[in-house]
Amino acid sequence: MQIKKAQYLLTAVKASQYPEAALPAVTFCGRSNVGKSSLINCLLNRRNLARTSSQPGKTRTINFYAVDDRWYLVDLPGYGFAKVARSERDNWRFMIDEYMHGYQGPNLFLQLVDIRHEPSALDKQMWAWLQAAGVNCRLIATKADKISKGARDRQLTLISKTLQAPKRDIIAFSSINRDGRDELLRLIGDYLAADTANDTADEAEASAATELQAQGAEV
Ligand SMILES: Nc1nc2c(ncn2[C@@H]2O[C@H](COP(=O)(O)OP(=O)(O)OP(=O)(O)O)[C@@H](O)[C@H]2O)c(=O)[nH]1
Ligand SMILES: [Mg+2]
Repeated sequence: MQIKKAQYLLTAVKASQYPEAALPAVTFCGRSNVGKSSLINCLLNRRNLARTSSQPGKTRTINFYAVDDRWYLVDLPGYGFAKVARSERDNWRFMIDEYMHGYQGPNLFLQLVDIRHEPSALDKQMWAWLQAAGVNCRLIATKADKISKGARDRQLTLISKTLQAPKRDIIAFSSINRDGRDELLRLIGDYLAADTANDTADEAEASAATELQAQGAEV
């Protein structure tokens, strides 16, 4: 899959502010500093797209980017800030929960974890939360350039065990040398193709029903 056009679309803190067209979304989450902005910029081939729209004040919001007029890349605010007031954490939880359950279009959640470390308690909670919500989700292990190939394999095993996710499904990614970028693009491309196939199947079903109705059949 190739990405030709990406632009910042809007910022939301509640469901009424989500874009009107519920296009398929690919949503990135992870703790602060895990490499989310770097990954998004690397994926979209832009130097500073992710950072530009997350200036202070906007960092606690859900940011939508429109990609190729076909899907949204969604950047969720990071978790794990050391000094965040309880009320702010509660707001964050409410906002993410509403998004997880309230976004009307198809959604693929990508949770980022640092490949060098065992997933933290917060990483585990986030992953468990995604599982409990029953959303489509996958893991990406960031900063893969920081460790050797051997260590990479060991760390992927550790992440897989800790989060109980199949190791082959975890993409090791580096924004520095672009490792994993093709794999991630393929994952997103397959997800979007499956969505199109569903639409086509729905349309075929609807037109078959219309045809039957026209023939006086009960559907
Ligand atoms: N070596 C290496 N460094 C990375 C990589 N990705 C991000 N970094 C560095 O990690 C730091 C954090 O990266 P960001 O992309 O800003 O992380 P973030 O998750 O968006 O952080 P917040 O927006 O502050 O929550 C920066 O210093 C990046 O240069 C990577 O793949 N390899
Ligand atoms: Mg960021």
